Amino acid sequence: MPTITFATGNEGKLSEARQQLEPLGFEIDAYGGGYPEIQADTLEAVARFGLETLAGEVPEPFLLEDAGLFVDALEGFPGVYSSYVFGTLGNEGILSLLADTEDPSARFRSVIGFRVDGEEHTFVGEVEGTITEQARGSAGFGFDPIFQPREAERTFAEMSPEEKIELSHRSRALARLREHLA
Ligand code: ITT
Repeated sequence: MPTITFATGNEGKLSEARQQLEPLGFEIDAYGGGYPEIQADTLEAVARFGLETLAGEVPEPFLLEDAGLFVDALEGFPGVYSSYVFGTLGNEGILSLLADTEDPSARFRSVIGFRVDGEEHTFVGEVEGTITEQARGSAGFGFDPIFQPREAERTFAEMSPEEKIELSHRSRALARLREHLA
């Protein structure tokens, strides 16, 4: 079975990638050694920098992912700072920032960086939705309890893993990777 290494310290991301790629015959190994997330304006730049940093250190083919939640009323915040903001403000912090907002539109974006045979590729996935008034649900991870995709009436944290895979930014980016592998 072909093996792909996923460089991530986030168990939620790892299990979603496994759930999506293993049924297709790929084994996903985890590399938890981490890499510096440079301060950059875009997820793409962070992913590209990660690929270059890990080249030679992590067996190829390998992938990494930089993801983020972009809230329109906050001009795209937390965006590239999502990991830090989740760890500091958390879901309640985002809800307070939006307490007086009429437009709760937001999107999740995922940029997967993939390196094989010395070549680097990026694959993007997005899902549009809204930030809910209150956190709902306990599945998933991160901002899942406060994000409701446009196509759904439940938050990601109220969905089964299979339902989240139908809609998520990560699974859309992984689908592009899969097309590339095919
Ligand atoms: P890595 O080791 O893979 O970098 P990380 O958690 O630092 O793990 P990111 O920099 O991509 O990953 O962080 C983006 C943050 O955005 C992440 O920590 C979550 O809080 C949030 N996030 C990303 N994807 C999410 C999803 O599918 N559902 C909920 N929150 C998500």
